Order: sequence, then structure tokens, then C-alpha cells
Amino acid sequence: RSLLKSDLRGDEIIVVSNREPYIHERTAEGQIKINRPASGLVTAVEPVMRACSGIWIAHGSGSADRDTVDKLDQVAVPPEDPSYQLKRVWLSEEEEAGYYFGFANEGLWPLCHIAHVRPVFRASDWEHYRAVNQRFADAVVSAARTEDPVVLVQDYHFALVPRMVREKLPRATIITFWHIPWPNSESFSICPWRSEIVDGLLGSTILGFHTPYHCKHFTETVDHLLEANIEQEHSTITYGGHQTLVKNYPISIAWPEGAMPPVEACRQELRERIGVGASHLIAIGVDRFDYTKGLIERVSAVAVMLERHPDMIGRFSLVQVAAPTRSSLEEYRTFHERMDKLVQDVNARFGQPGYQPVHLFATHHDAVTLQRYYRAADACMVTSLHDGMNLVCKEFIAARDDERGVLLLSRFAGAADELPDALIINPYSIEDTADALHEALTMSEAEQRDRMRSLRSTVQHNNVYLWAADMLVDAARTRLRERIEARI
Ligand code: ADQ
Repeated sequence: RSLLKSDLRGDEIIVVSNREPYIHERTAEGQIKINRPASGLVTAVEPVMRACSGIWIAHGSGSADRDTVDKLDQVAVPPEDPSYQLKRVWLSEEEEAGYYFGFANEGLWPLCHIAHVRPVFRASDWEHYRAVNQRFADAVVSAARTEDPVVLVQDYHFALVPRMVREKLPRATIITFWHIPWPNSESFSICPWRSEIVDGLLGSTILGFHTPYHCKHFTETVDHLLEANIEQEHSTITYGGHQTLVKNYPISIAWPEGAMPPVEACRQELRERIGVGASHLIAIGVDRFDYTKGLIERVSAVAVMLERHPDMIGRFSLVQVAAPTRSSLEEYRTFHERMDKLVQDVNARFGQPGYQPVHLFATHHDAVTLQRYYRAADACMVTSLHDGMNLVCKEFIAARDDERGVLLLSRFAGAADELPDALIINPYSIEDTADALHEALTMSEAEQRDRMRSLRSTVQHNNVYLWAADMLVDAARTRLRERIEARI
């Protein structure tokens, strides 16, 4: 963390993301309640901003009460120890429908995740996406106090912002991080505005992805679409006289500091919540309620495991915590219904009086509760059909200072590259996932310890500060080089 601070000394930092790191809501009693959203991006970037200060520009989406939040256009956060400014950009319902729900989440999200949901591209959504990107770029330009701020652009909501900012602030250092996968160039080419998106991203000084594989796909996409000069050796792309470094920076979490609650108390509390005894085995799942996370496959694997190992009936449950997300989209509502139905069927088939094999809590939980659940579980199931990185697996590992508990991790999550000592599964094979779940629940303590020790040393070292510091060190090098070249 200190490395991060020294890299940034004197530089102006501006973050742009769709999601706001804090949501201000008015309660029935008229108080302002502050919540943290369920978001991998916020989990990763917020600790970096706490360490660096600066300004974070976001869409005031969660802060629903306009009367309340109009007074909170710009607020100092975090509430308990303010260290940076949160500036909100307000979008109309129409803008939000076109830019966020439409182009970003019905178009780009399924386009970039191979989860077999067909992307929807509407010209009107694209128009809103472009216009909203321009509004955010303008917000960056008007927030900038210097000619060469360091601008951190987050995610697929803002593919056009880097080019738009570059036009107004040619000397800015723009670091763009794409938090989701990048598909192969052929898949990407179905997007009617493919060239505009790639051109927008190449306004960046640095363009980061989670894995070398995503970088390779992006570079191949550029090669197919634009007349650019690609230097594989240096991982750079020069286009229109401007150079972009395309590199992988695996994102992570802040390693927890301080004492954790006793494991025994956590185990007891979760077992009481689902009405079972102390020796009951539990696997935990924590996700946004999203079709890419492999929730249907997870519950199906639980059913197959119980079918193959009837001795586990009455002794094992999956506790699935799923935060509602993008619920106004049809695809998400249908998915929610399918999941509810499957959970009901599996519970009807294997349940007994006082016993349910699957508990689905479809609500947001605070970080402290999630940590207690991770500590209470015998296994954690991450079965994403495709995931840029996945932070839940890293949170589970970080919570297990008792070196117990087994992680099942999809090979299609970026995290699988870094964490080979998890039980790596293919979520599309329900049978293999079921077998891996049984292996996890019957694994010896010694093997659990060895695996968890190895996972913990990786996540502790590759923490979110390293993620940010790596990018910022690369940015600092580029800034130096540009200053030297400007003098020649
Ligand atoms: P997400 O798709 O949101 O992130 P993930 O990385 O797993 O996925 O992060 C989810 C975050 O939300 C975690 O911090 C988790 O604890 C929290 N969360 C999930 N369910 C919750 C619940 N019910 N209540 C409260 N909190 C909950 C995107 C990409 C990922 C990438 C991240 C960061 O899709 O692949 O890892 O960005 O780059």
C-alpha cells in the first residue's frame, strides 16, 4: 500500500466507473443510510482509492431518492474516514435504459461472456451509450485540475471514454481496466459498432485485462479491425500515432487485517440460521444473481451428488447467497424464475422434515456477514460459466486463517490461472462437479490444510494493492518516457 502512495505522489487521480462505491438512501425515518453495493469492481478499486485519495466519478444509480441525493452530488467518502471525493453523474431513466441496461448489459455483457445468451444490439441503445460516455468524459475533463491527470477508467460501460478524454486532454495518462473477459475476434465481430469500441479503448495509455488470454483476444481483434501497428514483443499497439500498452493485471482483494471472529461461533450461527446441527456439512455460494455465474449448474451438481451419495442426504446443504442484479431485464427475471423452480424441485426431491439441501438467500448481505459465512463453510463453490477473474473465491481464501475449507473453482474464471490448488472444475460437466463436491466434503484435514496454505500465500501476495501498483508503476514509467521525449 505504501508503494502505491509513493508511486502516485503529486499526481491527480480520477476514477470513472458506472457503479458508485457508496449508495446514500433515505430511510422511512428520514435518516440517510449508506450502503456498499455488491460489485467486484467496487470491492477491488475502493481500497485503492482509500489509499490514494482523488476523485471518483460514478452514476448515481443506487442512490434512488433524488431529493436526498441532489444534495449529495459530491460527497467525501468513506463515511467513517473520508479520504476521497465521490462525484455523481445523474442519468435520466431513458439514458440509463439505453446505455446501462441496453447496450452495456444486453449487448456487451453477453457478447464478452461465453454463456450462450445472445447479445442484443439496438441502434438507439448505442446512441445512448455514446452520449453517456461523452457525459462522463466531460465530467472527467471538468474535474481535472491539471493537464495530465491519471485517469482510471473502469469497465465495459465506458469503452469510448478513453478516446473522448484523450481528445480534450492529450497529455492525460489514461489507464483503462476491462473487468470482464474479451472474446475471440470472430465472436466480437458480431457487434455492429466493433471498430468504434476498439478505437475508443485505444485512446488509453494502458489497457488492462485479467489474463494474458484476454489480452491476446483483444490484440487479435484490433489486428482484424484496424490498421494498427502491433508489437507483440512489447505488448504495445500503435494506432493513429498513439501507443497503448495492452497487459494483464490480475485483480484481487485487500488482504484482511486484524482478528477474525472465532470459526466455531461462525459455524454455529450459520447452522442455526438453516436449522441444522453442529456436524452438518455446508457449501457456500456467493454471487450476484447472474446467468454467467453457473448457479443452475451448481444446484444441479448438488442434486447429482446427493443422488450418487445418498448418505449425504440430511447431512449436507448448499447455502447460496445471491444479490439481485439488473432485475429489470427479462433475461435476468427468467433466470431468477428458473433458479427458484430448480431449487424447489431439488428440495422437494431430497428434502426431509427439518432438512433442505439448498437454501437460497436472494438478498444483499454485508461484508462482515459474508466473511462469517465463508468461515462457517466446509466448501465454497465458484462455478462461473465464464468470469473475468472472480473475487468471491479470493474472499473465501482470505477468510480461512484456520486453513480449512475447500474451494471448488471453475476453470472458466480468470482466477483459475492463479489458483491451481483449488479443485478446478468444468461447470458444464454436472457429474464432474458433483464428484468434486463430494471429494471436497470428504477431504482429509491434512490435504485441506496443504491446499489452503498454498492458496492463501498466493492471494496474500497478489493482493489488490499489487494489482493497482503494477498498473501505476507502468503508468509512471510511461509518464517519465513521455516527458523525456517531449524535451528531445
Ligand atoms: P462481479 O461479476 O460482480 O465482478 P466478483 O468478482 O465475484 O463478480 O465480485 C462480486 C463481489 O460482490 C464480491 O466482492 C462479493 O462478495 C460481492 N457479492 C456477491 N454477492 C453478494 C451478496 N449477496 N451480498 C453482498 N455482496 C455480494 C466483475 C467481473 C469479475 C471480476 C470483478 C473485478 O465479472 O470477473 O472479478 O468484476 O474485476
